[in-house]
Order: sequence, then structure tokens, then C-alpha cells
Amino acid sequence: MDLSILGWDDHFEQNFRLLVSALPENKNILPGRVAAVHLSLVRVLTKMGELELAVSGKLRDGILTEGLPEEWLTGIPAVGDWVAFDHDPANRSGTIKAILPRKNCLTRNRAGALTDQQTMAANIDTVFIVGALNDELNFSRLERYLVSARNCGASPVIVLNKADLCLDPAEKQREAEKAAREIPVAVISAVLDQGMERLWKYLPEGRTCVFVGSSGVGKSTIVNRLTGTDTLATGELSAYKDKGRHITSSRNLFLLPNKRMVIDTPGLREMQLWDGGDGLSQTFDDIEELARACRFKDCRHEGEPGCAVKEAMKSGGLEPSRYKNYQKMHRELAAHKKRQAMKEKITEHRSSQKKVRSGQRRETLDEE
Ligand SMILES: Nc1nc2c(ncn2[C@@H]2O[C@H](COP(=O)(O)OP(=O)(O)OP(=O)(O)O)[C@@H](O)[C@H]2O)c(=O)[nH]1
Ligand SMILES: [Mg+2]
Ligand SMILES: [Zn+2]
Repeated sequence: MDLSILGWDDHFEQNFRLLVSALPENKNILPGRVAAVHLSLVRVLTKMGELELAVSGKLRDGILTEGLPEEWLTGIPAVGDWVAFDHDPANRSGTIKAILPRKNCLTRNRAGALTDQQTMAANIDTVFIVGALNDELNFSRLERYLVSARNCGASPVIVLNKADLCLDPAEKQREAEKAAREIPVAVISAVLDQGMERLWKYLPEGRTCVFVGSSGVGKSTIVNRLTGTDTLATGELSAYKDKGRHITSSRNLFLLPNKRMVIDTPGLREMQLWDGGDGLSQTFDDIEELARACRFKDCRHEGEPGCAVKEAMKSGGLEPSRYKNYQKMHRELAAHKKRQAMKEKITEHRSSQKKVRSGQRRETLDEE
């Protein structure tokens, strides 16, 4: 398999060379792209086809190969990552030694955790944010995904699926376009195979896209349409009435016959933002611009005189729900930042204490 089909380019090539020179004793180092991550094995697409590989203990434990720049990541790779592995051709297996530096990644704060970054997918070109055209369509939720797509740096596209369930899809499209502003909106029906060509438009050859959105909106059904197969299990409608049932449970990358890559993800119960970029400002630049016109520099837009934000909401220039959602995410990120800073302080304190303790121990040893 030609690796360029999988998105291999100069960026990865250069980093791969760096790694090869850092591991002179390993003669069989090869690159591959992660398609799925299971508990102990990682499914990787390589020039020999698909292989199931282990992650080296060192990498898993956060130890970087000597000679590599500090910013290289360690740990378990994510779907979409390019990895370098030591190939064992006799057993069609091998061990992942390094994760090549990512171009970008889609992250969130792990559900239930205070500060714990989770990578949903790496090296992404397009993020398809899916909503369903039924009563549960929630723009605020789509905006949340939009912020994380913007933080990642990939191009977002809003996909409104299940057009067959909607009396006036054109009206919904207009409404969504107004809310999404310059972000493209594609209205489709995956079950009726309608409008799929609108998605292809945002997925040129050699590029990678990821589907995100709540459970039951039809992500896997859409991916099945794109792959032209029934590979992925999709939900029975009744399962979704029963709240909390999710069909897809892991992330998976597929290479399509027409040389595009698609990642399906499980619906998220919680999409907590991870602070890492100016996605919020980019998504809500209209509000931030209004705020600059408020009379007071530190206006909180809570009834101060000369407040341009309040004024815009009164005159219909700004949807109150849009402002509310912005404010909520703004607060969430501020709180997250604070906790993150606290966590870093604690880690710093612990490591300096450890140093002091080991210093003391060494001194006692020296005395003996
Ligand atoms: N009416 C209608 N139903 C659809 C459409 N697309 C998907 N569905 C149905 O919606 C249900 C959920 O679809 P899935 O593809 O499993 O949804 P998902 O987003 O992958 O869900 P999770 O894997 O739980 O995140 C299934 O019963 C699909 O048949 C559509 O365009 N119209
Ligand atoms: Mg699914
Ligand atoms: Zn104001």
C-alpha cells in the first residue's frame, strides 16, 4: 500500500527519519497509521496491509526514546496517529516505538474528570459535526463541537442528518446556516442516501475526516454509506428511546477505496471542552467584537449602561441562546484553566519534594 494514500507527507517523513536515526540498533523500523486502539493492541495500517501491534512498555510509561525532541508525545497513540514500529515480519506483528508529532488533534476533557485531556482523533482535515433533524436538534451542542473543531484547526462542516424526518428541511438549513455563520451546512438523509455528494465535496483524496455528535444522530449510518458497506453496527431506533444506549463503542479509521479516510466515533454523553486554542473566540467572534464596543472595558454584559452585547440582543442582532451558550463555555474554560494551573502547581510541588527527599537520602548514604 502506498503510504501517501493514508496521508503520509513530508512532515511525517522528516520526523520519521529523525526517529530512525535515534534508533540505530533497530533495523526494521516502519511507519503506519493507527486505525483502532484496543486494550493491549493497536490496529495499524501499513504498507504491508493491516497489522496488530503492541505498544512498547517505555512509550506506554511515558519514556521518550533518547535523542528525540522533548515535545514528542508518549503514551498510547490515538486513532489517526502516525506511529513508528519495529516490524517482526515472521509473526506479522511488531512493537510501536514512537508516536510521530501530530499535525493537529481533536480533544475534549475526559467525561467526569476535572482535568484530563482525551484525544478523540489525530491528524484530521475535516470535522463533520452531525445533528439529527428531529425534536432533539440542539444548536448549542453543535456549537460546542464547533469550538473543539476550531481548537483543533481542522475545517468544520455541520451535517444535519435524517432530513426524511423533517417537514421543512430547507427551512432548517437556513436556520442552521444563520447560526453557523460561515461554516458550511449539509442537509442529508443517510438512510435514503440523499445529499451524500455534499459531504464528498469536503473530503478530497488523501484527506481524513472524523464524524462527531450525539449518540443516535446517524454517524455510523453515514460512514457505512461512504464506505458502501454495512461494516459498522448501527442502532435500532428503539434503543435510543431508552436513554443512554450507545451503539458505537470505539473509534475506527477506515480507508475508503477512493483514497479518503473516515473516522467514526462513539456518541458522547458529555462534550467538555479542553482549553487549547482560540476556538471559542473564532466561533463567537461576533460576540467578542460586540463586547469591544461596550462602554466599559470590563463590561460583564449584565445591565451595565452602554452595553453593546445587551443592545444587540434587544434589537435582534444577537440570539440570546447563542450568547448564553458562549457565556457558559467561557466560564467552563476559565474554571478549567484554573484547575489545570492548580494541578500543574501540585505536580511541580510533588516533584520538588521528591527531589529534596532523594537528595536527603543521598546525603545519608554518603555519610554511611
Ligand atoms: N430516519 C432516518 N433514520 C436514520 C438516518 N440515519 C440514521 N438513522 C437511524 O438512526 C439510528 C441511529 O443510527 P447510528 O448510525 O447507529 O447512530 P450513531 O450516531 O452512530 O450512534 P452512536 O454510535 O451511538 O453514537 C439507526 O436506527 C439508523 O437507522 C436517516 O437519515 N433518517
Ligand atoms: Mg455509531
Ligand atoms: Zn457589555
